[in-house]
Amino acid sequence: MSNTTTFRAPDIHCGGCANAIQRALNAREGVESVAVDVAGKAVTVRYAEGKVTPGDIRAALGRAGFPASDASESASGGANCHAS
Ligand SMILES: [Cu+2]
Repeated sequence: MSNTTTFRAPDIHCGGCANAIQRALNAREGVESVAVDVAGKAVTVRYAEGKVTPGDIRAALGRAGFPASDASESASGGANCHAS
């Protein structure tokens, strides 16, 4: 069964950031699809319930350089771009 969670990641600035997030999350087992909204600074992830949790996904985002919260929270993070 699949679940979908949207995370807010204020450090998303451009398509390069989106690509970095796609790479980081698609590498995780259980992640089925990743949609990055650059303008909205949001990441919507569909994942297999039982294989990965929203906390795992949030941790993966943080390791990729994009501290995130789920949509009901606010996140703070440094303003740095990862488009290199
Ligand atoms: Cu960027």
